[in-house]
Amino acid sequence: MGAGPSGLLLSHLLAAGGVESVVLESRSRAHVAARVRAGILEHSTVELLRAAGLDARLRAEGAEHRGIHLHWPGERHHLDFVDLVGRSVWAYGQTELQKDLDAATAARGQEVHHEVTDVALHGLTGDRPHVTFTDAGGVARRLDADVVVGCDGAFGPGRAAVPADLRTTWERTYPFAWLGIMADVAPSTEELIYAWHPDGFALHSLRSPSVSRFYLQVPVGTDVASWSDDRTWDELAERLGHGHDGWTLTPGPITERSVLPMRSFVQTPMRHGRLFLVGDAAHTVPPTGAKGLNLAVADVGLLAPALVALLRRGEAAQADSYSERALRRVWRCTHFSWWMTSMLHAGDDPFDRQLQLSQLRWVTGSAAGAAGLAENYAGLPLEL
Ligand code: FAS
Ligand code: PHB
Repeated sequence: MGAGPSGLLLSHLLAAGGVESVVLESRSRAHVAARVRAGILEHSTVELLRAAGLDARLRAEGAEHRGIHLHWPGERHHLDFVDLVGRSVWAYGQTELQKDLDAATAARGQEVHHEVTDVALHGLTGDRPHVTFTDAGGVARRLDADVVVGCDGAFGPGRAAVPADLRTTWERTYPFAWLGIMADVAPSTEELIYAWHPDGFALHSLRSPSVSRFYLQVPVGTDVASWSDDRTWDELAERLGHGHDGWTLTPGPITERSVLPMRSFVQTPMRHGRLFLVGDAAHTVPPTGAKGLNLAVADVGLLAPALVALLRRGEAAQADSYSERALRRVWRCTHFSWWMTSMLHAGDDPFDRQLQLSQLRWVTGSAAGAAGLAENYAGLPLEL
């Protein structure tokens, strides 16, 4: 269930392992393709895409980054991940990855049903689960399967299919949101700038040599309409350090604005009988650590070989340990995303602000501190 990045990548890897699948998606292909989300692929994600033969356009059109900049008023420091942990990251929008996955799905003749409704899961604790749904033509359908995988994100039926008395959830909501901005303007920086500022966090990311992506910390419930172009660019310039050491921020036409909630969420276990959960169906992280998409890919990287072993060779060990192994990385990335979010988002408490600035000085001034951030941001192995 789900034709987002985890659903399409999983069906691709299963097909490569000789396992047939059917993908069900509640939205149209165009809607899924147009959703603006993640922008950074970590090392293990890029390696998995390379092994799957899905990295051609990424390497041709993406941008390999050695690291990031951390900025706060009067200070800017570059963390070089390649020097620190021997790993780089790639700037490549999730919309581009979705296009690549869509193309591979079509080329393979993969069965995908878009715009389905009334998806319901049955018999998950037996040997022959099945899924019922209404297809785009309004016809009631039934799919009998060996396993059902919830790649259906934070709002799909997958996570709720685990009985309440068998599931545990952890959740933290943050007292701020992100205003996401896409602009048709060349990036003013080669690599991402994460900025702490007393007015709030700002991030300068990018999508291509002519398209930039920005985020601003805003109050929960912010109305996008309250952010004019001028106010947006003034605030980005202030928080990102326009004028610092001669650096300037170049404004341009804003083409997309959206307010993103900030939340940490984990549901365990990531398996219930013949149901397996992947990606945002099981966990959500605040995007400060650029982990959401990468964590979904890591789940797929663990589950695909487990299902091939189970369904092609009758070997259940990897499937039986999937949830426990995936959750090790989920909690590591959940912690890192919380840690980056807590370090970079100024609140009103002066004591907290001093702690944040001290942490920023340590992370940029200590090789050990810098390596810790670099390892989590760029270099976590697929399995911890
Ligand atoms: P997805 O949510 O991408 O895909 C799930 C799919 O299941 C969707 O297409 C949905 O339509 C479908 N579905 C839902 N219910 C269904 C049903 N009943 N039947 C069939 N299909 C159903 N991550 C970052 O790293 N950086 C970012 O900047 C960032 N920004 C984000 C902004 C937003 C607004 C959101 C929501 C997420 C953002 N993320 C970001 C995280 C995001 O990239 C996710 O981690 C990533 O999309 C996870 O992929 P999937 O697990 O495939 O889930
Ligand atoms: C993005 O480019 O959308 C992006 C990059 C890094 C983040 C979050 C979002 O931490």
